[in-house]
Amino acid sequence: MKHKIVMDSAGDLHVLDGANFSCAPLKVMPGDREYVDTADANVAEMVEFLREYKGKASTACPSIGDYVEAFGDAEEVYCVTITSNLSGSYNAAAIAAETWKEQHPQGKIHVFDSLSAGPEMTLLAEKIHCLLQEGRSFEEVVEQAKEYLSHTHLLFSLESLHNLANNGRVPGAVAKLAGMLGLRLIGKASDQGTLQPTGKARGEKKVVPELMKHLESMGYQGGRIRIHHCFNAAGAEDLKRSVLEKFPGADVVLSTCGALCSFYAELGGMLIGFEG
Ligand code: X90
Repeated sequence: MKHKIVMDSAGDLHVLDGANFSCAPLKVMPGDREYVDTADANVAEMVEFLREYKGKASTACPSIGDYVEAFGDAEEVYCVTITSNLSGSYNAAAIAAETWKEQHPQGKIHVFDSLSAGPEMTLLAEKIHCLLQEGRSFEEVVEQAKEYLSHTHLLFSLESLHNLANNGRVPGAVAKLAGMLGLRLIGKASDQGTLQPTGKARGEKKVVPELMKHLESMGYQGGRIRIHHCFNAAGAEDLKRSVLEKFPGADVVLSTCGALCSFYAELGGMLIGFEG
C-alpha cells in the first residue's frame, strides 16, 4: 500500500472513491451519551435528541493512538484535520505523525491543518487524491495541495450558535448572536481558521441570495463547490440551483454533515467549501 489519505470526521467523508482513505472519527457527547462520528453514526437520532436535550454536551477529537492506527503501514501518508484553532485534532495528528515516523523510518507523512471544516476539507482530500493519480511525488503533492488550500474557502449559514458558544468555540461577541431567533448567521472561516461572521439573513428566503453575494465577493467563479447540510436538503438544493444559474459549468456536489459538523452547524446549517 503506497499512499494513504487520512482525514478526521469533521471533513464529512467516509469514503473517497478510488483512494486508500481512512476517516478518524471525532466524538459528540451529550451528557452520558456518546456518538462516534463513523459512517454508521445515527446522525438523525442525535440531532433529534439534541433538540430536546438541555444539558451539557461536549466533543472530543481523535486521540494520538487513533491517528497512528489510521496512518497504518502506507509508504506515504497525507492527513487532513479540522482547524487547529478550534480543535486539538491537528495537534493529536502532528504528535501521531512523529510517533509513526519512528515506527516507519522510510515513511513520509504530512499533516495539513485545513484551518477550516467540512466541505473545504473534502475539497483538499479530493485534490490530494487527484495529485496522487497524476503520479506526483510526495513533495509535489504536499506543495501543490498547500497551494490549493490557499485558494479555497469556507462559507456557512447557521441557524443557531448554541453548541459553538457553549463549547467556547466562538468569541463572546459572536456568541451573543446565538440567541437571535429567526436570524441566520452568515460567516466564513478566517485566515486563522476561526469563525468570522460576515453577514446576517433574516428568514429562509434571504439565505441563498446572501450566500451568493458572499460566494462572489470571496472570488467564486464557477469552479468546484461542495455544499454540506444538516437536514436542510431544500436549502442546499436552492443554493445549488442559484450557483448553476449563474455558473452553468460549476462542479457542485451536495452532501450531508456527519455527527461532529451536525452538532456544531446544528439543524438547518449549511457549510459551503469552494474554489476561489
Ligand atoms: O476537538 C473537538 O472537540 C472538535 C471541536 C470542533 C469545533 C468547531 C466545529 C465547526 C463545525 C461549524 C461551522 C463552521 C465554522 C468553521 C470555522 C473555521 C462547523
